[in-house]
Amino acid sequence: MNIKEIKLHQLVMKMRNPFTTSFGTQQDRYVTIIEAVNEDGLSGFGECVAGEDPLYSEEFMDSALIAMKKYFAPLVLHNEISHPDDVWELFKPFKKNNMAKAGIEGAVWDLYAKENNITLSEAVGGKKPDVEVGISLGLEDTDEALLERVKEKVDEGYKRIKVKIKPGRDVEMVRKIRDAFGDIPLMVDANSAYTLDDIETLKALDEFDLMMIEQPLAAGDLIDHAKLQKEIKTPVCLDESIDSYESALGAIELGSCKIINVKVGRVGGITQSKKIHDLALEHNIPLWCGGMLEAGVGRLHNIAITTLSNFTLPGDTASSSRYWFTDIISPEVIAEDGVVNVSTAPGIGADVDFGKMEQYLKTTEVITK
Ligand code: OSB
Ligand code: MG
Repeated sequence: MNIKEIKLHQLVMKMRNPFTTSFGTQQDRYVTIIEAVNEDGLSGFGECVAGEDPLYSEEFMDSALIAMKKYFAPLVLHNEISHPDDVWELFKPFKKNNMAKAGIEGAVWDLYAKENNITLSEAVGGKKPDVEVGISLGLEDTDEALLERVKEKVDEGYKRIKVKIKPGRDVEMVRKIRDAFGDIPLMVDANSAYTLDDIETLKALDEFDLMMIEQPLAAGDLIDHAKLQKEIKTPVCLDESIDSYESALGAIELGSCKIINVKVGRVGGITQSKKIHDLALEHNIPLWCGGMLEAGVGRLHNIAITTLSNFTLPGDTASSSRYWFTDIISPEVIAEDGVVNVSTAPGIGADVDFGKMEQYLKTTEVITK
């Protein structure tokens, strides 16, 4: 591959609805779209999923931008890359900054697939023609408002409903959902809002036959999650604690979880996601693909990785329209009855629509050789 320039398109996208988790409310999504251009003028696209502030993880958009500009973009411009798997090796001396790494690496993957006239799904080794998706619902001011949202999404056919919880908004809220909707595929995500001191509350959730409880304890923790998993029936799923192949291996060895949510950005890119995929498959740990409120580019990357065989549970990759009035890709991602068809067009499978992007675009920085 011969990448001659990297463009960083910085966008601010207003979400259709504010999204509230145990760590805060988000209305404006800051997005960086990374465009890697080769010597023939062909472009590959990636998306950096770092949030505006370091609340979900230590990375945030400003830190990721600096990391991409100062380290990761120059590395792909000045080194020979024969396959996108090489990129992780180039980045390896630089610790963490996984979302910045993944943004640049993602653009290289898309470009590689396009240069070879194959889909990104084929490039990563995925086989599924379509993927099942669920939806992640934020906290609402009242349980009644949440119940309305759940109804809407059940009616739209999503394959699984995830609701955010936090201390004080957990057992009784989940009880109301079960009472109203019966046996729907339901799970909860705490975004690390609890400690082992809350064990009685976490045990009380066992009564509801949840598919899983996602990241109940501290981000990065494996030890306490292992203790918790021994005390509760509900499968623990880790999100924030799995930031590398090594942490996935640790979690599996310690019994910290029974399920892993893979986020491409959190683990440093597609190459690392594939490695975690193969490890989990070997250990019978089912996977699903999480989301970071991505715009279309990141959403299509998520769909591509979900086509790998051990992504057996519905992911958080809902329709573009669940997040945005207008997404930045054409065609947009559409889930019908909770199923998204994987595009057969090369690379991510849709065009980045610069016309649609215009309304969100703040600046574009170009990094050349
Ligand atoms: O914990 O999975 C999470 C959004 C932002 C940051 C963290 C998380 C989420 C979601 C929404 O749950 C996933 C999505 O719909 O993109
Ligand atoms: Mg989560």
